[in-house]
Amino acid sequence: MIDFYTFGTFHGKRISIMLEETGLRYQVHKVDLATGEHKKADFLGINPSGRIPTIVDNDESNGLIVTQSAAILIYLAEKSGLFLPTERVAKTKVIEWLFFHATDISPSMFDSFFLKKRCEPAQPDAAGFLDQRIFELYQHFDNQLANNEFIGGNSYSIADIAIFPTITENETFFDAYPNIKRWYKQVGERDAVQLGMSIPN
Ligand SMILES: N[C@@H](CCC(=O)N[C@@H](CS)C(=O)NCC(=O)O)C(=O)O
Repeated sequence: MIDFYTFGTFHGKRISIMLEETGLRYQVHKVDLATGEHKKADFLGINPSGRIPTIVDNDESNGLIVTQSAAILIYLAEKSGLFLPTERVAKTKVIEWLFFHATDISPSMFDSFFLKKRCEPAQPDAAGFLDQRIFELYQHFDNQLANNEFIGGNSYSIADIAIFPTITENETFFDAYPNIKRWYKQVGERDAVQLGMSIPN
């Protein structure tokens, strides 16, 4: 059984989708970021960086704690044997696009959101710079999907699961990126994706 600590943000949702996709047994613990629960001793005892998502795999001795959503996805893929190819070349492509999520698209999206919506005073020039970068990343993503059914190749993988929740709020842009639009619809129709996106409710 896996204990899954989360809140309703895109970093948490990629793990709830993965848990639903794999069918692994898990229990959700909502960590309320709005009330600062993630900075309290109980949660810091599990993840000293005070961040969600965090899992504790009680099937491992002493309970294995894993943080960082990309690392959690790899861990759950290897535990379940699903959504990460074992063949070297195919696996490398999935990891490459998983890093596209972890080091390019998700940080740029979060930073742009912060500069526009949370920063006082707002920083429109810096946000505009990041938005330009996001459009370039979307174009790169769209080009990849022009030649591949899924982001890491021809099979649905943890790279798709990683990116899907990150870009939901940009759905209005997708008319400019027809391949992303096709992929987004296809991935969004999966039962596990719909369920995962609603956790925690
Ligand atoms: N790189 C981390 C990012 C995790 C992260 O930033 N989580 C946010 C919620 S989306 C959080 O817990 N923030 C609390 C804080 O920074 O105080 C991952 O992919 O898991």
